[in-house]
Amino acid sequence: MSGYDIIGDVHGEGTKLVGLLTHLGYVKSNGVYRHPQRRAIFVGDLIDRGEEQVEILEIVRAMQTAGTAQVVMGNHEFNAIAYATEDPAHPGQFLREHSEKNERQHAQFLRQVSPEARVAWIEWFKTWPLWLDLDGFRVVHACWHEPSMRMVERVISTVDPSSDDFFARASTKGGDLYHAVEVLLKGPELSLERYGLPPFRDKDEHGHKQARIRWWNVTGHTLREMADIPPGEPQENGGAYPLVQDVACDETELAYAYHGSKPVFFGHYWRTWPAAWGLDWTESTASVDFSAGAGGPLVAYRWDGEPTLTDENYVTSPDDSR
Ligand SMILES: [Mn+2]
Repeated sequence: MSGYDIIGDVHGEGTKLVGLLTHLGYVKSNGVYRHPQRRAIFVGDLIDRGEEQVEILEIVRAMQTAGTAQVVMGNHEFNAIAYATEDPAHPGQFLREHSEKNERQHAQFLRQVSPEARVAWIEWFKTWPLWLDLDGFRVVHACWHEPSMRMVERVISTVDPSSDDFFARASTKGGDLYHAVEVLLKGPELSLERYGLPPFRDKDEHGHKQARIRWWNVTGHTLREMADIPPGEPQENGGAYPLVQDVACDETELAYAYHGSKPVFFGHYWRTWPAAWGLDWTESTASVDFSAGAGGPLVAYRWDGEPTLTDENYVTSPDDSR
């Protein structure tokens, strides 16, 4: 194998996945997409939102079994596991509450996958690694953060990471493992309230008192630079969100910055195509999530061993980039 294609959050968009794999030169033979020289890596969030979730899971599982792809866990798979898993300490309750909001976010998966089939997919999700540290590059769903990884490693030295006990511990709010997994799969956040700012509303109209931190921005230090709130996202008052430019972020919020020597690929942070320097990629970090689940293209980064990343290696199918 001479190269890797790191593929962004698919979110149920099977047609886009087949289009991208085909464009990248993968050909289906004996039921498996293969490339003569390359392997695919999925950054997680295969499920939720789109209409072709089973097709995607079948494609990726066949590739993983055949050794033509690897996949790391996304927050949506983690949530699916927690939604389906009874709390060992509280039988009858689930690790992720079956609330109206959680059910709505998960509705497409629940509708498309039968309860019987779900059991097997969930068991598979439980085996996915939380990150991959490979020869020359790294992959994680949301944030590469070594202290959180060390915490996970301490726990999995005694607890099987695919066991219900592991997911129960990772779902216990306030617990050490909970925070570590949140950082890796959802990214670190800062409190807007602490800066005297109101909640912002996301694309699904959910209000947020916390904003995601742009941990890949190693030079930024102000709220405007570090808080990942889409500029001009319409807010309740009808205007853009009032991010103050010159307020310095707290040191603890800046401490998530990535200073590692290997490039990191990640998803999770909804980006708008085409990729923008500094916001979506730097020389050592690249997001591959360009909102395939919300009308954007499915994107891969075609990596051939370069230690310094470039936006020239972002690839999307021509059918998908209109
Ligand atoms: Mn995600």
